[in-house]
Amino acid sequence: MEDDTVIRLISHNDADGISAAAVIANALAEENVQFHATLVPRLKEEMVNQLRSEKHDLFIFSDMGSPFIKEFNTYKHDVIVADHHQVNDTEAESNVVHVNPHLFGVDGSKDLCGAGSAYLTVRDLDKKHLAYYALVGAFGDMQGQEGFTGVNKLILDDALESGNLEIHEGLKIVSKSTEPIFKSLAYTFSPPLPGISGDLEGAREFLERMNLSYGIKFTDLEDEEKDLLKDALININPDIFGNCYTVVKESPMLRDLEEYSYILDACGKNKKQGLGLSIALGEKDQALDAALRLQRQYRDQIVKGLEWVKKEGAQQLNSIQYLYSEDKLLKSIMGTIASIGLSVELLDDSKPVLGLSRLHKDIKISGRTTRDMVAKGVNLGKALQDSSNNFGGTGGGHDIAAGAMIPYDSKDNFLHLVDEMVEYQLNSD
Ligand SMILES: [Mn+2]
Repeated sequence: MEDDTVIRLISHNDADGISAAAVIANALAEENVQFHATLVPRLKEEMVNQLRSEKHDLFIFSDMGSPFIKEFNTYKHDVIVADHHQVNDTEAESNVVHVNPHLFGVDGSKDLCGAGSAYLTVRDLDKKHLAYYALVGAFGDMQGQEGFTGVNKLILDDALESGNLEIHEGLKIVSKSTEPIFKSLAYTFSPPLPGISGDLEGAREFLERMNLSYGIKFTDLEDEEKDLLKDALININPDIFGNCYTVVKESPMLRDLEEYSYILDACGKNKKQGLGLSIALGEKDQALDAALRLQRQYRDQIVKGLEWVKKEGAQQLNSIQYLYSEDKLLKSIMGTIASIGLSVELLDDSKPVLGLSRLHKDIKISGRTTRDMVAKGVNLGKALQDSSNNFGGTGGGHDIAAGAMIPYDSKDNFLHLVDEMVEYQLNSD
């Protein structure tokens, strides 16, 4: 490539999307290729058409883009799409490289994420040392929590082989060396600790019952205290003890891959996705301080949101339930509290949950369900796509987690249509 080449990189602004951008941006930087990156919440047709007139030799779309293959086919440029969301029937023309697990019969909600697809596009450039970013993305999309499977497992092998990543058994609680232990426990959502996750008071009482001082950090506990805590936590959820994935060369707050994904998530959710990407490109000091502040703020919001769910509960329809509030703070975290609410058993996990946030004349919907419900036939991606299209909105995603945007006026009719569709999915096996 010529020296003045600038590659255009467009990625999603969530933890997976930022990780995907990080894989590609790090790879390009190592090859001394310049890039211009933009991280967006959604890829809209408008943007796809605008980009067409930008002067770049190569466009890379990561963790997004699969629905727009038809448009990219008509670009004059070369395009790489590294996505893992559901695909349509359009085949890529010769100017487009389309990497998506669904094209190869691989489960894009479980076995490969956007950052993983992005990693596969650079892997052959001798980039196994970047494989761990793909696993950060997988954690961001809730794919690694129960162990890595499918292509994710192959990427894990690459990361181990590169020497960057280590696995050891331990307690999977967050911020062991940065927060007092009651906060470490309350901010641990995955695996969920019912009665403790999201509940600062519950976490404090749990520790007091064992005569452990809740104000010190986990890393400052005596060994016997750690064992006592470990046994008590395993009683609540055996998954709390298991494989921890660490990148030793990273700064302490980024060393654990899952926690790394939470930091990127906090950046994205607070519209500071650029900060997230610069951290992943190696910025330290002030950038890390800023991210830590965002993370604290974000955790605080989630705890408040879960308190609200605990108090108000979800609105019930026959086959689904939903959360709706016009409160500014709650609106911004509906999707997150919907999924945590399910996992910590604040919400009935036998019904998919939709988190609704009002944005002016539209409503943004984040839908979440469980693997059990997917096994029973639920496909939220399909239900949200078909029902939102019915009201002039857009939607889609994975069977287990999906999103949509609909006009505010159609809220009630939309909810009833999703309810009917999910009921149909459950009965049509
Ligand atoms: Mn993703």
